[in-house]
Formats: sequence, structure tokens, C-alpha cells
Amino acid sequence: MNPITRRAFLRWAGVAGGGLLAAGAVFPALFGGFRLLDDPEAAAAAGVDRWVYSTCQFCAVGCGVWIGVRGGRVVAVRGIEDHPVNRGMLCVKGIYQYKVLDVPERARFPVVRATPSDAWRNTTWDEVLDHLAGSIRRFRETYGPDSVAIYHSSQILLEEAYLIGKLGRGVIGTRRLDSNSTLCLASAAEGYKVSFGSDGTPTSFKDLEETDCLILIGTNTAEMHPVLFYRLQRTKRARHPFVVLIDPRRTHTAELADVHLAVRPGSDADVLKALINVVIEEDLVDHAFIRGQTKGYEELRAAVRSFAPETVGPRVWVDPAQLRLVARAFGSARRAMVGWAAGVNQSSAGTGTVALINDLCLITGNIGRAGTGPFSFAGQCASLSVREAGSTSTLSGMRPWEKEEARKEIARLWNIPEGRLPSKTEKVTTKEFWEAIEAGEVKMLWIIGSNPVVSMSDAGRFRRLLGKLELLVVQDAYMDQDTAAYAHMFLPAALWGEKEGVFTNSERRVNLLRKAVEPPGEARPDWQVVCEVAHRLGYGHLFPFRSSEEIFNEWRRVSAGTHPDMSGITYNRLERLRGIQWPCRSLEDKGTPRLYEDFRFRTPDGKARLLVLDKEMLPQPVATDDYPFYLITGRALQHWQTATKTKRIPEVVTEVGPPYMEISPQDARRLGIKEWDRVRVESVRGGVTVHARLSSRMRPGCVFIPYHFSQAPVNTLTEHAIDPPAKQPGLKRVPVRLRRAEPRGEEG
Ligand SMILES: Nc1nc2c(c(=O)[nH]1)N[C@H]1C(S)=C(S)[C@@H](COP(=O)(O)OP(=O)(O)OC[C@H]3O[C@@H](n4cnc5c(=O)[nH]c(N)nc54)[C@H](O)[C@@H]3O)O[C@H]1N2
Ligand SMILES: Nc1nc2c(c(=O)[nH]1)N[C@H]1C(S)=C(S)[C@@H](COP(=O)(O)OP(=O)(O)OC[C@H]3O[C@@H](n4cnc5c(=O)[nH]c(N)nc54)[C@H](O)[C@@H]3O)O[C@H]1N2
Ligand code: SF4
Ligand SMILES: [Mo]
Repeated sequence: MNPITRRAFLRWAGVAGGGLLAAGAVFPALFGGFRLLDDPEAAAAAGVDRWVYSTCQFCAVGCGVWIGVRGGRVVAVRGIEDHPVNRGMLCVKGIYQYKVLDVPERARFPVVRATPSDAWRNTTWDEVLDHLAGSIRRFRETYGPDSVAIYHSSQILLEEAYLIGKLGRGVIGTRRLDSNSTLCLASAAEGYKVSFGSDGTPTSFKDLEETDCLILIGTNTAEMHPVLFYRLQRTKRARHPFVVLIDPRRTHTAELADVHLAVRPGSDADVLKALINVVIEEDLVDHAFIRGQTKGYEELRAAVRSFAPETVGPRVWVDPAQLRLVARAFGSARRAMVGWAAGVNQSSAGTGTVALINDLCLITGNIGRAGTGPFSFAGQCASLSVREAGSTSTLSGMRPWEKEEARKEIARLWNIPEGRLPSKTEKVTTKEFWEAIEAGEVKMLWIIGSNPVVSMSDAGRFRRLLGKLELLVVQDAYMDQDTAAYAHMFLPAALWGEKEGVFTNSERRVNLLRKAVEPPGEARPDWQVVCEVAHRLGYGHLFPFRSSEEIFNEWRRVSAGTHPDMSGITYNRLERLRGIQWPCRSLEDKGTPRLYEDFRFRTPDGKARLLVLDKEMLPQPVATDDYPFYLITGRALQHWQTATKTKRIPEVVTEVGPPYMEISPQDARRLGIKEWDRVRVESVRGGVTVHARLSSRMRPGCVFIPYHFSQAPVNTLTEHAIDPPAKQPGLKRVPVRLRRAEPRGEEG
């Protein structure tokens, strides 16, 4: 078996677990979560016929896994010992992922119905695909290509995201194609674009192990990227880098931090401006780098002049001395980095905040060298793949949507007339096409691998507008997925382990997943469904693929010469080298751990831009007398997203329990709320009822609810305002009021 995994993890559990408990955490059972890593051994002891090479299906850390198969069923998962990402480690979700496949709720056959209130009727793939392709053709001809909308997640394969883009943009020609990246990290992608001229994470996990100063902002790495956190913990013990956490909550990630700034929700831009102010005023900048490699320094300097910590401190809830301390540590470190995630991205000021993170790195010369740079921690397993190969925020290959030559090139590579591509008018994303559905302009929506009635901002409104559609198609693995309740057609999808392909992790590492078992019933990989639809629309010659590998080989050609160049990557090389970081331009190329090592950026003059995007940042929601608390939304270690998978894992369900809210003991006492009381939480948009859990992680004035629970869908409370450049909604912070719920009758 795999002694390294188990031993090393138990050691971690001993350290982290003790700390987690000492932090007065709301999860006394967390430690148990790590202990359960014994489980695959038990499963393996029951006998495994073969171990199949793959990658974890959950987060974008991208841990290498062996899938254990017995008698045609997946019965165990263990970490790949020589994988550079995880060296055999896995977190609790990674270990248990084998439990999500063979469950009774899996969709096995395509089904249809005339209206969402009818019962489902079994049908054949032939019939349902004729129906789907026929509807696309009919709506396209009658109302134009934009009457067909497609929305997918980043939990499908790179090959699938690529193919959906080719069908959506190249064949249907719709502007209304988007992915859930818009809810996740669109601000990071856009922030990289405005500062460096292109999307693309500049750094590697290894840089985090080589840095001297690390600011973590809006990330709960301990729970969301646990194996990365394990690596950071080891680094902290071995090399003692200075670590700062900026998060309104004292999460488990704070255990790593020398300084924790428990900022006011939504105040990151001000905090970053204060840090930049100190770095500039105390002359901790890298003048040569600023002169040679950047543009806009004087404007930046002027824009942050009035942001001295003493001015900013009170409004961001931080002691000015702490802001100075952090700025000095960052400015004087030889190698410094900023890591961030959804706490920054999910904001209607997201892109501007990311630009400030980039500014801070640039003015101190912290980019393009080992242990330096801005690092957006990606969320889902394929979130980078969607940005690279998909055609949502850019055309495939991160080609700028609005550039004439990029459009020509894509049309040539796809062998379609350029006029088939949608017009290059303003980028259309989720929010715009929701409005178009409301206005009756969208006739059909095809959702692939996402559960937006729970995950979308302002979900109450989203649920209502689905009723306007003539056809809602849901393509998913589980029949009881919440959005399916609103659908007319359900297409059963193969899951991880049942198909082959690649995911790109947070550090641009392309990782391979081999197929281990057959999908249940007639479930099919998403790429096959896309090919079948293309055939029925008369474009079969452009979709001749018989395997994911054939799609990948086309994508290699399409990617050649672009930023995410994967032309040198093959499935066999991926398995042999345990993943390859793009760009990888030839079969001899071992990949690129770090971008911008020559200090030339992807702007026309090669210089990075120092930007303060004040005009593009919307004011953040502020607590009021009527809605005096900041509700922060986010996640818990054990559950995944809207829990469509993790609710199949009994150990997770038992450990997390029913929907809950974390509240500070002080606020609870003031409101007469006791542990486990049911509390009604209301914003101007809606309310949910949850159990109270008193937690010293919360500061007074803030409460926290994870968005995992469809029984208490917290997105019925969130706002719909979006970041103007990235179009990302502000999902993270909502002014709310609280009261103890009546004993009965206030559910959901
Ligand atoms: N266990 C688990 N892991 C996951 C996922 C999961 O569902 N479950 N999902 C994956 C995905 S798709 C993503 S995108 C990532 C998300 O990973 P993270 O972003 O790390 O997780 P979140 O809990 O969404 O938010 C992170 C932190 O942002 C803080 N925050 C909220 N508002 C603010 C603010 O205004 N300023 C600052 N500085 N911080 C703020 C919250 O308190 C929270 O601790 O996780 C990935 N990993
Ligand atoms: N309030 C609030 N809202 C949030 C967030 C937050 O922090 N706060 N986070 C946001 C973020 S970062 C994200 S990424 C989104 C995620 O939100 P969603 O996009 O809704 O993600 P999931 O809940 O994971 O839903 C994915 C669906 O895909 C299915 N699936 C899995 N694999 C496959 C496959 O291979 N093929 C097909 N066809 N289906 C598959 C699963 O069964 C599941 O139903 O939520 C966002 N919403
Ligand atoms: S850290 Fe992420 S990729 Fe690794 S095992 Fe956990 S969920 Fe899977
Ligand atoms: Mo995400």
C-alpha cells in the first residue's frame, strides 16, 4: 500500500489537528477528517485488481491519484507518491472521492418532459439528441444564434471545454456562452490581463516554498487547498518565511500567519493601497525594475498618496501599525509573494483589487524570479483549462476576443467562415444573459456540469427566470441535482474515473486522468454529446473525434504559438513526467514553471502596467442600521461546492451536519442566541434559516455561512452587482439582520 501518504498525513493531523482544536474551532471533528485517511487502506485490503493513473476531481491543487478498481468498480483512491504536487498526500475529499461514483442517484438514461411539473419520461439517446440539435437549429434560424445559451462549469475536461467552445462559438455562433469561472476567478483572469497583457498565472507552488514573505489575502488555504497548505506548513517550519493573512475571519489558515489582519469585509482595495502607500513613501520600491519594466508609476504614486495607514486603518478595522509592519516586511523581503482566492475575486471590485496586488508585486520587483509573484489560487480542477482552451472570456488559446487577427486565426484553425463567429461586441457573460432570459430573448439554455440554482448570485431571481425558457437542458451526473428540477431534458454524464482527459491545476500544470471504469447505464462523456450534436447540425466533419486524445491533439495545434502553448504535451508524456506546466512548445520541452523570467510582459511594449482602476470598482456593500451584520459566504473543508458530490459521502455528511452559521460569542450573547439555536438570516433579497455555531473565529459584526447547502441556499441573499471589467458578481459579503427563528415553520 502507501505508507508515505498515511504516515505523513497522520503526522500532519497531529500538528494541524491540535492547532485546529486549540483555535476554538467550530469543527471539533476536523481532526477526525484527517484521521479517516486510513480508509483507502481498508478498501484496498478488500482487494484491488489494478490502480489507474489519474488526478483528483475536486480542487485545482491537482493532486495525482491512483484509482483502485476491483471487478469494474472504483473502490479506493490513493495519492501518487512521486507526483510533484502532492507526493502521495491527499485531503479528505481526495481520499473519499471514490464514493461519489456508484450511488443510486446517478443518472443512467436520458429523460425528457414537456414541462418541469410533469414526470420524467425515459427516452433514447437518438431521440433526445435529435430533439436537442433540432431545437438549436430551430431557435437559431427563427431568433438568431444568441437565442441559444450555453453555461458550463470547470469540472469538465479541458477537451470538453475546448469542444463546447468550438460548437458554441464556431458552429452555433452564439454570444451567450459562459462558464462558472465568472463566479469563481474571472477577476483574477482579468486582473492578469490588465496588468501583464494576458491571463496566465505567473508562478508555481514551488515558489511559495522559496519565498521569504507571503501575504495570503481572501484565501482559506487550509480548508480549500489542504495539500497546498500542508506544503506551506512544512515550509513555515523549515524556513520561517514571514506570513500574513488578510481575512475578516480567523480561519485555520491563520495558524500559518505571523500577522492576521481581520479586515472589514470588502475593504481589500483600501488595505492594498495602504500597503503600497507605505512601500512607496518609505522608499522600499525597486526603482530599476519600475523604470525598465513598468508603466504608470507616477499615477500609482499619486493615487495612493492619501492612503496612509493612519487614515485607512479605522475604516478597514486594522491598527495602522500593523499595516506598516506588513508593508515593511513585504517591501524589504528579498523574495515576496501574494496568494489570493475567492475572498478577493468574488467582488464587484475584483479586477481592481487584483490589479493592486499586481502593483504591489511589481513596484517591489517581485515577479519572474524564484519565490516571487502574484498567485491566484484557482478553484475547480479545470478552472485554468477553461481559461486556456475554452471560448468564454477569450477565444480558445487565450486569444483576445476583440482582435481581428485572432478571430481570423481561429476561423482558419476551426475551418469555419469567420462570419460564423459571434460579433465582437462587448463580452457577454452570465449576468447579461440572465437578463436576456428575463427579456425573453434566450429560448434555450444548455447547462453542462453546474448547479446554478444554488451557486448563482441572487439565486431567487435566477430560479424565477428559468421559467421563461422554452427549453432547459441539464447535463449532469446526478438526477437529484437541484437545477434539474427546472429542466425539460436531462442528459446523463460520465464522471471523473469514467472518462479520459486532462485538467490544468493552479500552477499551469496539465495533469492527465485515465479512464478507470465504464459509466453507469447509458451515461456518456460530455465531449461525446457535443460531437453528436455537431453531427446533427451538419458539422460532423469538424467533430470527427473518437477519443479525448484526438480532441487534445487538435487543441495542441490550436494552442501552438499562444500563451498556453501545449503543442509539446502528449498524454504519454503527461503520465511519464507527472504533469507538465505550460507553455510547452516541443516534445523535448519539459514545461515552464515560471512566466515572465525575462521581465517582458505580454503588452505591446513588453512593460507591465501599474494600475489603479478606481472607476471600474463598484462601492462595496456596507452594513446599515437595518442590516447591521456582514454575512460572509464561503466553504468548509469537507464539502464541495453545492455538495452534489460530497452529500453522497456519509462520513462528510455526518461530520458537517445541517446548514449552519458561524457567529462570534459576543454577538450571540447580545442577541440571546445559543449554540445550535435556529437563526433567521435576512438580506434585502431573501432569507435562510440555519443553526448557530458560536465561534471565536468570527469577529463581532460578521457571520459566516457556507454556500454548500441547498436546504438553506445562501445565494438567495447575495447581490447581483458585478465587477465591471470581469463581470464577476460580488458573492462574498452581504449586509444582513439576524433573529432567533421560531421553533418551527421557518425553513429554507
Ligand atoms: N473544501 C473545499 N475546497 C474547495 C472548494 C469547495 O467547495 N470545498 N471549492 C474550490 C473553489 S471552486 C474555489 S473558487 C476555492 C475557493 O477558495 P477560497 O477562496 O480559499 O475559499 P472561500 O471560503 O470561498 O473564501 C476564502 C476566504 O475569503 C474570506 N473573505 C470573505 N470576504 C472577504 C473580504 O472582503 N476580504 C478578504 N480579504 N477576505 C474575505 C472568507 O472569510 C474566506 O475565509 O476553493 C476550492 N476548494
Ligand atoms: N455565495 C457564494 N456563491 C458561490 C461561491 C461562494 O463562495 N459564495 N462560490 C462560487 C464559485 S467559486 C464556484 S466555482 C461556483 C460553483 O458552482 P457550480 O458551478 O454550481 O458547481 P457545483 O456545485 O460543483 O456543480 C457542478 C455540477 O456538475 C456536475 N458534474 C461533475 N462532474 C461532471 C462532469 O464531468 N460532467 C457533467 N456534465 N457534470 C458534472 C456535478 O454533479 C454538479 O451538479 O459557485 C459559486 N457560488
Ligand atoms: S487538495 Fe484538492 S486536489 Fe488535492 S486531494 Fe484535496 S481536493 Fe483533491
Ligand atoms: Mo470556484
